[in-house]
Amino acid sequence: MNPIAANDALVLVDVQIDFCPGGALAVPDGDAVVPLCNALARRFGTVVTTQDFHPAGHVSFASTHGQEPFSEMVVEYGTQVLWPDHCVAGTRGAEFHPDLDLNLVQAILRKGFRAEIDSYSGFVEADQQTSTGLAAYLRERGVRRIFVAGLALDFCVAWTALDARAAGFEVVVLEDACRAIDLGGSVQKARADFDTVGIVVARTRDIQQR
Ligand code: VGL
Ligand code: ZN
Repeated sequence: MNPIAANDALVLVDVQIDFCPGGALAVPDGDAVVPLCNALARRFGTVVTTQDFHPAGHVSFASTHGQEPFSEMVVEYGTQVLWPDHCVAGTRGAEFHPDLDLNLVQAILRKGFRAEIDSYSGFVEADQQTSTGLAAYLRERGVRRIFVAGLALDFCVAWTALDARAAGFEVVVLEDACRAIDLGGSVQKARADFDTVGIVVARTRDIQQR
């Protein structure tokens, strides 16, 4: 892998209180990524982060439909996993982990803020049509390769990485700086999808500085 250069970006995904132990949709060991994300952020010229940010009554919440969390439901744009209420705008759970150094982050991209459309991806919402504008932002800054880390490997990290690849970027997922939810084989599926489209899976110690 080429060392980190000026046209590389780091995209940190959803390192938020609700995805960490004690949170509403806790990813096992999720807070372990925080020091790795901070260390990574110091090494990149372009650093952005996504923030899962839902209104109360969001389409992805099981409670909205009177269903059980972690069940599935067909909605307008396809099959949606129904989650516990999480990352509700204006609540503490939607905030970033307090130890994540936001001073190192240049742009915060909120997603999933439309009541009727979820967005695991930082690039394209779950209807597969609505762009968040992130690809254009990164392209405008000359970015060619994107390193992805954060939560959760098998959902928002995976969809963000896959859409980055679909948008024409080279993509590296830093697996030791991610943690997974692991629901019905989702980790295996994500890794197979990475392989299919040529996303590189690496560890933080494998990346060199130019
Ligand atoms: C996520 C489920 C629902 C994630 C966000 O950040 O991986 N997962 N919303
Ligand atoms: Zn969400």
